[in-house]
Amino acid sequence: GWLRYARIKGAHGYHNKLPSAIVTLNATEGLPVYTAGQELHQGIEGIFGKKLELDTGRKKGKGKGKGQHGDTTATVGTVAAYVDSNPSAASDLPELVDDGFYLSVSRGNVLILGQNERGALYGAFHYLSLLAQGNASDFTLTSNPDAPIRWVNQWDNMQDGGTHGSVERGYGGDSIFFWDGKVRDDLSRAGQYARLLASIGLNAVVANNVNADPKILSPENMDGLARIAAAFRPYGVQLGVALNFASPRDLGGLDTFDPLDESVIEWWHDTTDELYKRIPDLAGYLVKANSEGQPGPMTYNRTLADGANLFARALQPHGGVVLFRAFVYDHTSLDEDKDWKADRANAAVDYFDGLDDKFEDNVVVQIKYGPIDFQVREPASPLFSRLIKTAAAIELQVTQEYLGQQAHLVYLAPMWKEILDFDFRVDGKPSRTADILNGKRFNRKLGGYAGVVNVGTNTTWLGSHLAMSNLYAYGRLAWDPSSTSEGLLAEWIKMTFSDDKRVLDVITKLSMESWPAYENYSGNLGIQTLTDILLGHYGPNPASQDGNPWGQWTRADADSIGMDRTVWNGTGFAGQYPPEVAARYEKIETTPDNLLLWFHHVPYTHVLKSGKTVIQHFYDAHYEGSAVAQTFPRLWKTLRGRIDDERFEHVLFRLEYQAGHSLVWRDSVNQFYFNKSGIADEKGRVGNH
Ligand code: GCW
Repeated sequence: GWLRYARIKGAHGYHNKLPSAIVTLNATEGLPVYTAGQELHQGIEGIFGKKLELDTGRKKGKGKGKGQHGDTTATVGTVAAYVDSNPSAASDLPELVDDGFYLSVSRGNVLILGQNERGALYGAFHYLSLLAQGNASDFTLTSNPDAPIRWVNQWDNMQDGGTHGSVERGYGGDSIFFWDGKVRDDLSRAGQYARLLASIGLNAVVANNVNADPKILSPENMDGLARIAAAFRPYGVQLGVALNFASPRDLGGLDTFDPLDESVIEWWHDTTDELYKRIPDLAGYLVKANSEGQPGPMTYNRTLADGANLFARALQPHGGVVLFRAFVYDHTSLDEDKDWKADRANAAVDYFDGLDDKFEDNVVVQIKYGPIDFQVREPASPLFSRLIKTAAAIELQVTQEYLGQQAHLVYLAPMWKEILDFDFRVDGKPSRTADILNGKRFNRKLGGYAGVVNVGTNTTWLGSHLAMSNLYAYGRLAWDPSSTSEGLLAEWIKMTFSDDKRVLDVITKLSMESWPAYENYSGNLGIQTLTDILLGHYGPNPASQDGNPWGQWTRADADSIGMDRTVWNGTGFAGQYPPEVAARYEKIETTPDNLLLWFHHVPYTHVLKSGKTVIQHFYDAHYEGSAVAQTFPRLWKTLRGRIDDERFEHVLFRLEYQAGHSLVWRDSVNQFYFNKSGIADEKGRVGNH
């Protein structure tokens, strides 16, 4: 990843700007401040070839100024430990929130103070990241995370029919956590993963699949989970556990899992206590209920709030939180042919309607960014604007399920930023998604981010070197959503590959062009990624979208296409937004072209704001998108010799594949709509040849 600490050009020239010794304050081996000392030691040696003295025994901070080891010192610890030995410094230190840090660099004297141990480690990683980018100049910085929940979800299965620990929608190999139905003996990769995540400010991982196996809570597996938590702990990463709602019955042997039943409540309290005995710093739970065949409270006619509160109450004595997913829908009852108003996109708001004041304080509703399912373009989920009292987290997908499965380069930060910057105009006031998540807009304490990452045993983590920019950007955006897509890329490229100008320019260009290109060749105008719905979500299959109960419909017929989600004539989804936004999406004239077919059903001959017809836009966009993908291998080849051959070849192979596959996408989709509509391409490329 980006933590190579590779030697930079002119490393020796920096030596007088670097500390000569590292002092950690109140460090305990296995906890983040101790780790911070080790990282600084390892990092500065790697980046500059300078080996520092490391003093981890220090109880008292000397702080800025001369250390006793040499002329300059890097001091790292918590604010409390520092103030303990330098009481007079207290008034000069800035306000920090949980996990925040203060960093000051002055002619080789470095002070890194965290609000907590984790914050100190984040500060050390931040300093190292600047050094790795060749920046050793003097500065002071106060950095606080935008939101407290900065979690990772892994969809790792403990068992997969056979012996494997596979990863659902994972494209980087088997699970690093599970094998043969148990937690792996060797968890060294889990520790490395925590290191990677801590370096970008992520603070918890749910290691098991949200389609959860009840056996995760067997005594043996609880012991295993405790070992995972121990592997994470040096990096300040907490473990979370995904639960199966029916566990009291399927694991506990009760005859019910009704959330209001006394025996069920007791079972969850006991089980939670058992877990916390083994893992006192457990972050909490993640729950998928009543969705895609998973059990939930609605089985007993209880509400989703009854379900969420069951766990929330069991967690309260331990300070844990429950992330309760809003991805609730019934894939068995939707009938496209019979019901013009049926719409899976409505489900989340419908199910959570009326529950806003019913949740316990430690419930966070985890909402996918769009109302359907990680498509190449979706409007921001209206549920963000409907929960006022209940904390919310956004669920983003780093693993590219519908977005090329790491075989296509698709840099996702620009897409995420569109969602995070979206203004819902709740009560006619600015209401950006990011400000709803961080709690500011509705005055809430909890909230934040959950990223489905799905790394595996593959040495590249995600299965592709370039896909790692998405993980990097995810963590950094969760810390600071105002970061720019290009800025994040530049940091990542410099640390991962090189600061060579050409390397920077080429990877930036490829990455920034990749999402628009993918949208153009895989599904534009808000029609969604026209991938195969039933098989694997990979490759083109526009026909598979319709005629099934999964509800990712396009309603394409011989004359017209798109989902009518208006209030006046359609599914009513547009009306789930606050009035200003609802009015905008209700009318074709005010709906942006890129979401036209998400909200409206129109003839193929409908003329867009661009002046083109819908069908001609399809033809052109699919040609344009794939033409951009054709340029990727050519551009990449100009980097030969500027990065190591191994990664050069690995990436080239994928970009060549993507260039080819984009043609398959282009031609299948274009031909499909030509066959449907019978309308020829003005440019004569698509048709009966
Ligand atoms: O995106 C869909 C995926 C499923 C996933 C589900 C969910 C974990 O295809 O693989 O299951 O969503 O998010 O629950």
